[in-house]
Amino acid sequence: MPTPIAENTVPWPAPEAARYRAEGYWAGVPLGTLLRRAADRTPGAEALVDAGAPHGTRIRLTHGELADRADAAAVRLLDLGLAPGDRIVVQLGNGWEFVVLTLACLRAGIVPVMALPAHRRTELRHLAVHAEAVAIAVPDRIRDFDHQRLGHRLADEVRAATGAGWHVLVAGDDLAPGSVDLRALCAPATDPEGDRARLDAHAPAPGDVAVFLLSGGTTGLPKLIARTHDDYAYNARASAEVAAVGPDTVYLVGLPAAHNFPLACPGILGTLLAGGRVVTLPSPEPARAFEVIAAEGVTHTAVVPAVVARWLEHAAEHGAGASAGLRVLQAGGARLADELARRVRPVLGATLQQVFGMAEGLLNYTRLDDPDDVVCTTQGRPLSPADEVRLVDEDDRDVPDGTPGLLLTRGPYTPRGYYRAAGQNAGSFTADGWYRSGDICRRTPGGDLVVEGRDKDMINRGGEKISAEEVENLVYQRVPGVSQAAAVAMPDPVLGERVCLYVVPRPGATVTLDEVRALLERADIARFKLPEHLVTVTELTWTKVGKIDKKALRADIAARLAEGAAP
Ligand code: OOB
Repeated sequence: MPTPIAENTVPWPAPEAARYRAEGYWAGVPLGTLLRRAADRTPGAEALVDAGAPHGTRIRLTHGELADRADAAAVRLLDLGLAPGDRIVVQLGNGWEFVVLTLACLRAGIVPVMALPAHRRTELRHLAVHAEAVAIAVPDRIRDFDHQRLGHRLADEVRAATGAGWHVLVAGDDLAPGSVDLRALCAPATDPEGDRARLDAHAPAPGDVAVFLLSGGTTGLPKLIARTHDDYAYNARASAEVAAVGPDTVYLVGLPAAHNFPLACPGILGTLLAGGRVVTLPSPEPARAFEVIAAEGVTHTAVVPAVVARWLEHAAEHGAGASAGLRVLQAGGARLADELARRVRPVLGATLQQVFGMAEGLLNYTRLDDPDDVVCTTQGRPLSPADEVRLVDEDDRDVPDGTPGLLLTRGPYTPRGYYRAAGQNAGSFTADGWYRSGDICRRTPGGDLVVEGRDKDMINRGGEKISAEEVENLVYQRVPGVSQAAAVAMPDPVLGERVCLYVVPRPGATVTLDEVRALLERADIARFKLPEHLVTVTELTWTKVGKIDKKALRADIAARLAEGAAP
């Protein structure tokens, strides 16, 4: 039996929880019920379009159909033997099955662990073990990768280790023996009223965990962030408001749907709660995205800065006519250059909304009626009047406005600790519950935040976060010729940053980038974590307190690149 989730979470202190309830931030209604009620308001309106398929063949569901399918899938999961509180690792591409399964989990109180399609055996096994999951949901394949086989391999490993029953749910046409057919599980309801009654009678409590998000990661493997029904519903609802998402919104999901940004900021959940329509697309590649924006009348979408750059380029070459209906382009996940920001309205015709958020909670948005200068040069201000933000120096003393400081935060949708990580929580949260984001920000006189840098050992590759420690650990485990290793961010014109690896080889050894990549690939990890540049040195740079001086190494690689030693 998996450990009850509550045993490993850090609850909000009672006085804060009472305040968040009293002031209406927490609605006291589980997210699945809120979504069901929203669907009941406009059952005939279109809710979901899977634009991964060619135009005439796209799956389209109304709010009523989507909610009924989610209810039916929830009941089928329970009939399969899953229980409320059980965890399921979800690794699905952007498509209708992701949405139905996620809503089904929310209705049944089964908790999805939001893995990325890019994750491989090492990450998935870690998530499965750490969350004590009882199932995994995968596509049969994405491009040439066999996710189904990986799912079964993982199931075999977990069964052997724990003796527990384990389910592999597969979305696809090509099902292996032993796979549960996820499309059948998400098929239309046969007894919608019966399903609904059964689920309403056993709805999760609003304070229960609704989803597990993955931390951007500064430690070995991703930490889990337990987001409750109350907090995540507020996150999605308030985000919908600040992005002007309503019943006439058509929201395009192009980033991996498992990320907090496209999932709930306002993303899929915020759009559905507001009665709008969600359109899924496997990737934000501009040619397809523009086609779909035009064909489906997309009004809102969320992208990372690297995608903003590609869209601007594409529009400059091919004209922006196709994106004409786009009203709001949200950009976040990494710092958007002011120059790119300024081109969004003239080139794409959409209002830019900068989003500086984190899976741990706090979201900052520029407001849609902010002056251009604020929209183009800041990352916005906190979403909620109840968000608390401090900018502090290294001794946790507040810095004056205008001075860069480390961002600490608490609030109604920022949990007080990672899941099952007491040791790490001591470093990542202060004694009185402030989350240490590791971001260095400055506050403008207008109260907006500007992200100036960070004080955390992470590489932000086009919005995908990579833990330097994880890469270094793998290098030490896998690359015999390495005596010392340091992974640092190197500046990149397209992705913002990429992974650069500094190595000190063992005496007599030579280490090459190709060798490192080949050896790390065997570790079965997401490919975006592989180093893309290698610098061999005779010694690393150290700080006075005996830590590797990453700041100096980052400056070193930036200088080398500027001198033309481009990778
Ligand atoms: C989003 O969430 P995560 O958890 O993948 O990464 C959070 C980190 C932040 O701590 C910060 O370092 C960086 O990503 N970041 C930004 C940024 N947005 C996120 N840095 C500079 N400018 C921005 N606009 O990335 C995320 C979650 C929800 C909404 C949007 C992004």
